[in-house]
Amino acid sequence: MKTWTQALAGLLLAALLQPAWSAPVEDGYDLWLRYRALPAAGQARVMAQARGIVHAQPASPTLQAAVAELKRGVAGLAGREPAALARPADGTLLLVTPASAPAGVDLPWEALGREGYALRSLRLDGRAVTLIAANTDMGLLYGSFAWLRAAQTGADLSRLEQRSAPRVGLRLLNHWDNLDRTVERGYAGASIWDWWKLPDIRDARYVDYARANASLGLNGTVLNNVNAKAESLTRPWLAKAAALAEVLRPYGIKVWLSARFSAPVELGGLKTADPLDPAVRAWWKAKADEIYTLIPDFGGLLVKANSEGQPGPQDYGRDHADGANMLAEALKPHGGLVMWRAFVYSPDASDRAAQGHAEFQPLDGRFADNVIVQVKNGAIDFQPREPFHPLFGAMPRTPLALELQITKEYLGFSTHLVYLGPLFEEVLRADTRAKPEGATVAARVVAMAGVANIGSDRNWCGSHFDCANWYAFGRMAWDPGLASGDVAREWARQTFSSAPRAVDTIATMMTASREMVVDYMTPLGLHHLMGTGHHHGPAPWVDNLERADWNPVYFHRAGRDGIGFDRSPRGSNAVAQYTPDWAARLARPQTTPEAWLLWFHHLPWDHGMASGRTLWAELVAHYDRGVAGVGALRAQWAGLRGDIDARRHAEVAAYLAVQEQEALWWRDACIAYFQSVSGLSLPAGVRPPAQPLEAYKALRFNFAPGRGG
Ligand code: BDP
Repeated sequence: MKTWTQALAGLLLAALLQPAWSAPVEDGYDLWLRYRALPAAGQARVMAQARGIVHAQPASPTLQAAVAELKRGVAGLAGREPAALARPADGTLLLVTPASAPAGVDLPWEALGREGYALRSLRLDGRAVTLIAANTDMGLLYGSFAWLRAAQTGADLSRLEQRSAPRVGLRLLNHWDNLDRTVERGYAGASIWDWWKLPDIRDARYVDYARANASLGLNGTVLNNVNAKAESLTRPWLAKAAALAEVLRPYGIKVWLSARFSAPVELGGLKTADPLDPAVRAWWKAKADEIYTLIPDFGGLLVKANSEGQPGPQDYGRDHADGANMLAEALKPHGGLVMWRAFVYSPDASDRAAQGHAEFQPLDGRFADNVIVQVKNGAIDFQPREPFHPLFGAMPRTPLALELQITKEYLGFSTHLVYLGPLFEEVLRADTRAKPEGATVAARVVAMAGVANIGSDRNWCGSHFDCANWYAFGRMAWDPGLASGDVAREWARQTFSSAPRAVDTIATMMTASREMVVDYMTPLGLHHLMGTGHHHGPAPWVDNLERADWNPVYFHRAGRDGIGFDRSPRGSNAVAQYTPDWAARLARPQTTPEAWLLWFHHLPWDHGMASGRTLWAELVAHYDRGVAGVGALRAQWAGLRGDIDARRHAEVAAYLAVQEQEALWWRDACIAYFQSVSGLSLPAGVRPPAQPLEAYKALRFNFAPGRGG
């Protein structure tokens, strides 16, 4: 038996040796590009295929980035960096374009296009090699990341046969970052753009940002908030954007800017920003020329006009097409694009959900060919669930972009675990039933934009799980056909653990989490019940805001007689904006999907539901199901304590505890409020809200994050 001192000496020795044995502390910074050492068999598997690398010389900055990433990845996963070779030996990664591909190897070059890649294991002169093949160095960078993904997710690297090309041409992040480094709807610290120190100081983090985006295939980033300041187009700020463009360029990421429509007045001293005024047109042309001298591959301008108080062409009696085409004309000689947002609503609209379609559909066919109209996934505003926007089926002659929100403005900020893959999948696969140009939303769009959730927090997104939403957005923008569950598994395995039990549990948690937030916040098609301005927590009672369509009561219309917004032909008739099949289906509650019921119909509380329950009982059941779901997430996560590194495990567990409390708060406050307006008692066996309604109403959140500057 050991003595007390022997035991202590043993502990001390273990503590001393600890750093040599322990894995690096996991703080989330490395995202899904962790490349942590694999178990011995895995190391051998990777090393067998990646002893050396052969690539064209001299290597472009993009090719250098690809080779550096492969070296870094293999060194991390298998313990040794592959050697740079002049000729392939056994176990070599061969990065080839049509000019350098080995003779006699037949590759589908045409199908790969400008950005696609192929991975293929084959024998070359008796040696086992892996081809990473592409038409361009960018394709090689994407292919290198794909090979590393295969290595990290346990694929058989000796038998690779993959081919992939993006299905959507423009895959962009939209940063809602202000020039003072606050981030509108950002919950991950300050903006990662350290504007003040740019252009001279280039934070090393910008390179890691570029690597992460390139690993997903994202190829553009809008640096500043859609609620733009004119200053971002002045020379000093363009120089800052140019410095970022230089860092991002090797990774295939083009820089874009949000433009304030009235900039010619604010910066140019003109009396008007009227898009038909020759002086205004000349100002924008000169501005475009200036931008392109500084940033020759500048992507283009994103514009929010005549929406929520932003200036726009309507201020001069012109329409959105006039405004967009004027900017398009200025950018055209440089190959630049205009992304013109369709998120518009004004105080006098009788139904806010109908306004985007009403303003834009009549303009179909009038936009210049370098204009893309950017449409949010739903007609209100990034709610936990919205029916797809009717514009996706209504503008056959206009290129459209799908705008999704990665940051969780309405879904619990960064503290709630809500994996958005299922939401993205739902909208991408939604069948607009438009003819003849292809029916799903995915088939309809030429671009995808995701409102970024990235900030200066060490873990990038404010929570470990929120990085999965960045990941899913990028992967599904590259390939909208991906199943969100597969994307979750892929992410979990690279981010947390390769243990099958952990991967299964995490992917199950993620996949279920989106329906939970719908259940505990806005079940059955309810929407916009969130707290005023900051959008944190429940506030269905709010009825005193300056504009009707800012008030939750406007959206749910609950009273003695029932609940829901009537958008059927008897109500606002917004259903008529959908293609005829959908319009007919959505006109009647009986044929409206239950998940959208109260979005389109105002129904009595005793309306019969598919379950056999009344609408009221069903609503309560959804709230309860949502809360119980979060309880299950906590239990599942607790069960993974031994599989996940201590720090990240504890951080996620703490967030889940907050989420459970807040889910309960949502449930209790909403049930208390709906009871107060309906006069109904709770169904048998249902637990009453913990506090009286007045207690929930009294809560204030004056300094909630994300309001922007
Ligand atoms: C809403 C946000 C607001 C944005 C606006 C937009 O609350 O901060 O400026 O959308 O997309 O979701 O323009």
